[in-house]
Amino acid sequence: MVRQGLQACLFISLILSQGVRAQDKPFGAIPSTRQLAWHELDMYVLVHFTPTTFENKEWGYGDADPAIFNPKAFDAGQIIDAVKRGGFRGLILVAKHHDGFCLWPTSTTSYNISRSPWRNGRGDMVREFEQACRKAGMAFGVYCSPWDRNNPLYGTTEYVNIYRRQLQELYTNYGQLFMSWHDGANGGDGYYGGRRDTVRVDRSTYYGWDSTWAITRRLQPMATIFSDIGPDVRWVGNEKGIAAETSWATFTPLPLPGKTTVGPGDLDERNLSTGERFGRNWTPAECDVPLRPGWFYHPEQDERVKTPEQLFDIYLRSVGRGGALDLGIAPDTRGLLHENDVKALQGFGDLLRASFAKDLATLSDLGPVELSDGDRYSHARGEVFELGWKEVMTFDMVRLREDIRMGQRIDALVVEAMVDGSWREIAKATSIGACRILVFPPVTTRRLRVRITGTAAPALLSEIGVFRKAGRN
Ligand code: FUL
Repeated sequence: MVRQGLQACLFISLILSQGVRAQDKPFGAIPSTRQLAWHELDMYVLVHFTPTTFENKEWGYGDADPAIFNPKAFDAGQIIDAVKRGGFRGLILVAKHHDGFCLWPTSTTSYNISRSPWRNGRGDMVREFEQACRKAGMAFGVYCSPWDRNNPLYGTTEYVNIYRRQLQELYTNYGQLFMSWHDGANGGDGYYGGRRDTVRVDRSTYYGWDSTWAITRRLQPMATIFSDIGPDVRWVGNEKGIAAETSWATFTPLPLPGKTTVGPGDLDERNLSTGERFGRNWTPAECDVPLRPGWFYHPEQDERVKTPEQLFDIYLRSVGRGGALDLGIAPDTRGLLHENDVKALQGFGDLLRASFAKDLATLSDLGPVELSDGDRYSHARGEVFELGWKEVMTFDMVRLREDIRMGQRIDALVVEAMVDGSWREIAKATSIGACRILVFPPVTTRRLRVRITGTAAPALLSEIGVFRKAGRN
């Protein structure tokens, strides 16, 4: 009897799961496994630290003497500890910036760390950062600038091979990378081995990006490739860390007028911030912004570090709009993060934790469990989702997520609260994707509902989170 019952249950659940599968087909462009892992990171940092730091410049010309790079108190652990307290889950190291100086003992150029007095010329800064990241449980990635203002061969085919070999070294010697970051600033004036020249390249074709990125795929299959155009993660089109209010993860890169090709630094930037509804590729936005005004450390900017409140606002307009926040941090000439930066990161992390620790939706006795189980991929199907509480709740933020494995399906939605016996609109939005945080003046209510008002396929919502920002009256 029991056995028959069990069999019947099994049969019914099989029909149900098959039914769900047949009914809910992925819609449009969908994320790859490596992109899903990237979405889950939400926030990471980008570290700029080369001889340029010691010159107090933003762009090294490529002529700095390697002897100036001597951060006597360098401690990757101090930097990563501060980053972790800020709530960041990954770190990208600028292993080579435009000045061409390699922070690892590369075989591709003598302009590298082995020529600096740091660790008596036997150091490997990429390794030190990588190991400190692994120890702290943080993801690690690299930025190797395609533009090289030191290399005499820049502009020739030989240089492209050198650049590819640099990537190969980085891809093979430092474990699994979560991202390979490729910059759009390419070509211009520089030292170029003493020629002090201007070298212009066709940014779309010179690097042979398809072949270069094939190396990334072969050696680091889980690394997302970032550039202005993607393919995995696109630039948001500004260095303020802010995505457009409606920012689709789907995107089709636009060539400049009169051109047919696109490449990093060579595209029409019009749709970078917004993405495109029904865009060809799943290429969500990375919102990059430095913690200070510049990407590199400058002592005169010590008092201009962004405050925790400013960072929180940026978080809402980047992560809260379906993108990721990539925050630039800059060690000083000691090789440490300045005390003001450490304080700002700690304050930001505290603010985030205090604001998002308590999800009031988990106290609701209405609504599907899939919406507040903390699983980004369990979902509920429907058009109207309601939460209810025995006691009144006061909140000012709602976080929504779609099950993005199934594509970005929802066009628009309205959030309503029951106030004085009727539903009152408190927020609305177009686009959800991986994460959408809606902010509004505090509302006190016992009932909340989310109404999907436009959808391109059955809506599969995976989260409704309800929060109150810490420190707000
Ligand atoms: C830009 C570069 O030119 C800046 O120096 C910095 O590295 C930033 C993150 O990307 O395009």
